[in-house]
Amino acid sequence: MLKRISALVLAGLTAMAVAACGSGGGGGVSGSDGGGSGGGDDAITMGFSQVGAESGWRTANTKSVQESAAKAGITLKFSDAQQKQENQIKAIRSFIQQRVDVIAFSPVVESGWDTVLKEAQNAKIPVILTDRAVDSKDTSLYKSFLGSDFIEEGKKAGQWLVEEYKDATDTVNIVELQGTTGSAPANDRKEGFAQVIAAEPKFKVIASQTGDFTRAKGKEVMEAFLKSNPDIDVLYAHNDDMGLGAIEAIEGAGKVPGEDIKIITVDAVKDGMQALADGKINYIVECSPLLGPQLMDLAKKVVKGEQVPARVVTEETTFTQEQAKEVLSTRQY
Ligand code: GYE
Repeated sequence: MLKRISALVLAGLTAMAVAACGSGGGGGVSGSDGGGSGGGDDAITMGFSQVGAESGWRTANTKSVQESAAKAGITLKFSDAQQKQENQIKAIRSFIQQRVDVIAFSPVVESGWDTVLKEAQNAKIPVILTDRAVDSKDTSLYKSFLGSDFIEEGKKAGQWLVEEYKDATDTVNIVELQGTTGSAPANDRKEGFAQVIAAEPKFKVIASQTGDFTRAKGKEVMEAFLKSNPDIDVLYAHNDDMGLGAIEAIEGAGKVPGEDIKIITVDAVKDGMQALADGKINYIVECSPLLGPQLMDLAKKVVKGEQVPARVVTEETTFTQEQAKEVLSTRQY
C-alpha cells in the first residue's frame, strides 16, 4: 500500500499541468490529495483508451470492459479514440495527469507508443495492453498483453481454404479486405493467412486493400474489387463487418455471396454468425471481444504490485455454417 501511495504522489509531482482532454470519464480526481480515486484504500481507478466504435466486435468489447469494471468495483475513465492514435496518446496523457491507478488501452496501430508509455512508466502508473499489441522493443513499458493470437487466426482462415479447395486444380483467385492499416490484427491476420496458402501455388491473392474494419469501407472496396476483377473466387475479410459490407457489394453486382464468391471472415459477432447460418459467409474464425473480466483481474493484481503473466492469450474457436445454426440463438454478442 505504501508503495502505491508513494507512486501516486510521485505521479502527482511529475504530472504536467495541461488541461485534461480525450477522457469521456468526466475527470473527478482533484489533483491535490495524492490519493488516486479518492475512495477507500482498495479503490482502483482505471483509465481505458478504446480504439473506437468501428465494428460489432468493438461494441461488444466496450460493453464487456464497462460491465466488468462495474462488477469489479473499479472506477472506469473511458475514452473513445475514434480510430486515431493521436487521440489515444492524448487520452493516456490525460490519465497520467489525473493519476489513475492503472492504464489499459487497445492500441489502434502497433508503432509509435514508446514516448507516451515511457511517460506512464516515469509516473509509475502500470499499463496493460488489451486486444492489440505494440511493437515497442522495451517490454518493461507494459505489464501484460491480454488478447488473441491474430497470426493463429489468419492461419485458421488459410487452413479452411486449403481444405475447401483440396481437389481444385485451377487457380483460386482471392481478394483480401485488410483491417486498419498498421494495426496488429491487420498485420497478423494477413501474415498468418499468407503463410498457410503459400504452400500451394494455386492460391493467388489478386487484390488486397484496407477496409478499415468497417462495413461501409468493406462495401466500397469490394465494389472496386468487383469492377476490376471479373473472376473472384474467394473473399478473405479480416473482420465480419467488412465481410457484411462486401456481401452488399456482391449482391449489388448480381452475384451470390457464399456461392459465386466464398467468404471467410474473423470475429463471429452475431450479425456475422447470422450471415454464416444463412449461407452468405462460408467460415468464421472466432475472435473473442469479452476481455473485460480478465482485464479487471489483471488490473487488480498489477495495482497491488503482484506478478502477472506478460502474455494472456484468449481462447477461441472456428465456425462452419452448420455450427453457426446451432449456436446462433445463444450467442451473447
Ligand atoms: O477483429 C475488429 C475490430 O482488434 C481484434 O478490431 C480487434 C479487431 C476486430 O474492429 O472487428
